Amino acid sequence: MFIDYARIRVKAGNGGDGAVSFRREKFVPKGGPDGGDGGRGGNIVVKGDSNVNTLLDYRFNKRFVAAAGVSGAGARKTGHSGADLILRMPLGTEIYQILEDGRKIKLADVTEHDEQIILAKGGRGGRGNSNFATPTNQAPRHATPGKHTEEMELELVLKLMADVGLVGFPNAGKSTLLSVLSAARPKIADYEFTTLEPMLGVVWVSDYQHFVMADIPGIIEGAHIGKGLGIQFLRHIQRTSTLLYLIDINSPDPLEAYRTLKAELYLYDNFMEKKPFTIVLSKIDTIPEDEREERIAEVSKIFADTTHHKILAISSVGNFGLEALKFALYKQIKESM
Ligand SMILES: Nc1nc2c(ncn2[C@@H]2O[C@H](COP(=O)(O)OP(=O)(O)OP(=O)(O)O)[C@@H](O)[C@H]2O)c(=O)[nH]1
Ligand SMILES: [Mg+2]
Repeated sequence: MFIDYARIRVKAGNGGDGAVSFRREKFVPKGGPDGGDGGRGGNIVVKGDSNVNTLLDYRFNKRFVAAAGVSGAGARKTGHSGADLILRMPLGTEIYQILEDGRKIKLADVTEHDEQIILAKGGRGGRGNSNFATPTNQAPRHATPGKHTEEMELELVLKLMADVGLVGFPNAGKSTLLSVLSAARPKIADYEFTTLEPMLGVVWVSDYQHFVMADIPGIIEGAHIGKGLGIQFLRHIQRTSTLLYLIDINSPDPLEAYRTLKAELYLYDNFMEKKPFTIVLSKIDTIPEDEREERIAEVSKIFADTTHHKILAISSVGNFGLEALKFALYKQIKESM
């Protein structure tokens, strides 16, 4: 299940208490104070993991508490530190702390594999009485307690990280395209809103060059105000470096289709306007072969005249134009870096 939002509570480990202890040994008449310090409490640490694509782990498991530090002991023994609690999260997770008054503070943005960020620091261990001996007080009977930590409420928001975001009306063939370019197996069907949740696929351009493509549910006019499947998934293409507008060549007006899609994205987030994009006509196998070239040329001209953009034409089913598309996308991603 794909989960892209969760609320959790975390608490770093309390510090262990300092010990009060006196050395007692046979034949040693006056043993001094020898209570050791408490150990540090475990931190709450978030770690980026490219193998995780969802916040599912945080959906049902809501409270995470790191181990407390162990108390100090006699013979100046310092208690063990509590182990850090490591929370693995998908790349693209934004972490906010929710304050009591409801305000949110961004704590972290997990973007790299294996990157670690401490969200909450474990409490310091208390000091044992061996630390408090002075010339005038050689037998201190006090130690300090370990520091107790506060529980924090966090909000996790996943915005998938991909290089290319697929944008198109329902049924345009987005999932089919992802399925032929990558090993991803999204659901494909001949009805609208087949795709209900985003999916990523890795597209290999050569043995060692690849990029990541994100398939999201179809967009319709009014998506930015919640029409269709609404906007919640649009945030998954907020972070992609490029966009791919996929338009069915059989659309009554491909240019209008493109403009509607573009408008929806910009109404959602006007930063999208800055992203490089590619316009691609899909399903060209559905046009009879003897009319195909003419039809593609006609639509290309309309786009060239009005948007000054070149467009590509493909068929996922007929395996047409896919290699050229892969290279064009790869080039665009590299240029956008
Ligand atoms: N003839 C032909 N049919 C295609 C092609 N690509 C996709 N289709 C068909 O178009 C229909 C919709 O394909 P999907 O890939 O599910 O479309 P989508 O854009 O992901 O749709 P949503 O998830 O609903 O937004 C399916 O019946 C596909 O088999 C193509 O290149 N040629
Ligand atoms: Mg789909």
